[in-house]
Amino acid sequence: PTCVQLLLGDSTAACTHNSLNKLQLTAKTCTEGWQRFGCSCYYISTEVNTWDYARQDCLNRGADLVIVNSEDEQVFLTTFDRWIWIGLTDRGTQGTWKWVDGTPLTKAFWWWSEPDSATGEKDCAMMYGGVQNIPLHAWNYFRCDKKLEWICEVFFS
Ligand SMILES: [Ca+2]
Ligand SMILES: [Ca+2]
Repeated sequence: PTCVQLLLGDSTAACTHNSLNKLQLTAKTCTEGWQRFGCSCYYISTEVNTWDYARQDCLNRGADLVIVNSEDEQVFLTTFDRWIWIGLTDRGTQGTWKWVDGTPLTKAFWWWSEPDSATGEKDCAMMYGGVQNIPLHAWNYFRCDKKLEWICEVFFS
């Protein structure tokens, strides 16, 4: 099902999704400690670790590393103001970027000189903190064994 946020003012979370050809309206809330944006909930880690550790932590929470689907979501994520892992990697084929759900990267928000390595030593994407004034140029190509905070995302389905 495709979930679309309805604009109801205030902080009410309501999503519609088309199920069995019926449009259903469901009020949605996030688990305590998670923040809602659109039809997703986000959790920011309280520690730093590698990209693989971060991904497993998100899976353990019933979520996955954040997937940036839109400019609005990208801008929202910069408000956390941390250096974080995102769910994007070019493992497998150098320079071929895929999100953790297997979808190809179509809309990117790289820092101007990124992604900068052709050697294959880097495979993971991260997002800078301190980029709220340049939110669409926030990603950097990193070695996956660096230690950063991370954001998990789970979406309403
Ligand atoms: Ca997302
Ligand atoms: Ca690589």
